[in-house]
Amino acid sequence: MRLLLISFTLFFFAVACQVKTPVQEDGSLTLRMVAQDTSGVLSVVPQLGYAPVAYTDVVLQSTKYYADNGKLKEYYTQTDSAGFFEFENLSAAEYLLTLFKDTTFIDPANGKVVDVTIGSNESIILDRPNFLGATKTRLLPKSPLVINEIYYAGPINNAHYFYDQYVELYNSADTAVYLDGKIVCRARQARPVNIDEVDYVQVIYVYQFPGVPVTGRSYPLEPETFTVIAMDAVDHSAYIAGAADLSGVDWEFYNPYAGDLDNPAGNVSNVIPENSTDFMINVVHNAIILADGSKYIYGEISPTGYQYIHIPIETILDGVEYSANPEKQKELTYRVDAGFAGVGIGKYTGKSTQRRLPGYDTNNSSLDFIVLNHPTPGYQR
Ligand SMILES: [Ca+2]
Ligand SMILES: [Ca+2]
Ligand SMILES: [Ca+2]
Repeated sequence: MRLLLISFTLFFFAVACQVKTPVQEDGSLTLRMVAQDTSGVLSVVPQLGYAPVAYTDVVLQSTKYYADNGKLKEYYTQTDSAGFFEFENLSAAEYLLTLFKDTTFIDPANGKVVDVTIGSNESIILDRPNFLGATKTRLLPKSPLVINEIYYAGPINNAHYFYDQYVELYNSADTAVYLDGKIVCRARQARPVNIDEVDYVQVIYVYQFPGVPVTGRSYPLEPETFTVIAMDAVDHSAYIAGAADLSGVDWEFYNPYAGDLDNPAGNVSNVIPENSTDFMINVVHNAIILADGSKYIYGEISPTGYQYIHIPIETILDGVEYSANPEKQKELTYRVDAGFAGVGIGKYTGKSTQRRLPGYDTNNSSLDFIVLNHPTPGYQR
């Protein structure tokens, strides 16, 4: 009966509004899943036989279809008491499923209450009318220090000027974090490595803050504070009208093997002598990694001469992949970033991409990042 009613309604709609084109993302497929916690943080319910992730928001994002606002289409729901959730009227396509929950956990070792986040982040290929499955949540490594903004597109200009690029970091904790020895890297994928199976990310730049990794306490970033690392910490508007003035930022990328400018800002320095370029990133698609700096390993050399470095995933604090085109092949594993920041940003448009809220991080940049009409070095709005 319900089907008949829907058919009739659709028929009526089609007749009544012939000028309207059907919305491309409407379909007839159903996704039914259960969220089960495998982190040990949530308790197993004996009647169910698993630990349900109950009453938690779930976001399903199309990797292909756009909503009216020009953003990738998103669907929202919530899990029930047993962790079940469903989405209806979907088209056959690939989706990103993201689910996360902030909760507390009593550490059995000392009885202390610890704030933790559990979540899952996965790609779903919806290819049948009734998709049934389970998504398993795990403990999400939550770093208070994240990449908050990446400005890479360059200012509006016809001279291919993009040297006002920068990476902005943010400390969302209520205590200081220490930048000592941390590394900022430009990822680059040497195929045919299976990025979702290996325990490292391939990069071609490794730039390091001064100080001793992990234990150093010389370079604090105060609570709820931004810091900016410029490619070169100068006033770029002196060269191109409208380019960013980065003369006052805290840090700049400095390559001692490249005859790079050494301005008064502190240096985040290249540690790979084989790399003779400044921290230049692609103006449409790249990925940036922030890691604790405790380990980086020399890897393969590409046929074109790039020395690849492997960054162990367990040392990665944050990773963000950006791409103007969201259908590009991923360069970063889903375990680090399931989506793309910067979707729709053309080169030399003066636009930037930043987290929705300072530090907002679900490990899916498609959800976490928005597009800004202009860069915001050292601030959010
Ligand atoms: Ca530089
Ligand atoms: Ca300097
Ligand atoms: Ca900013």
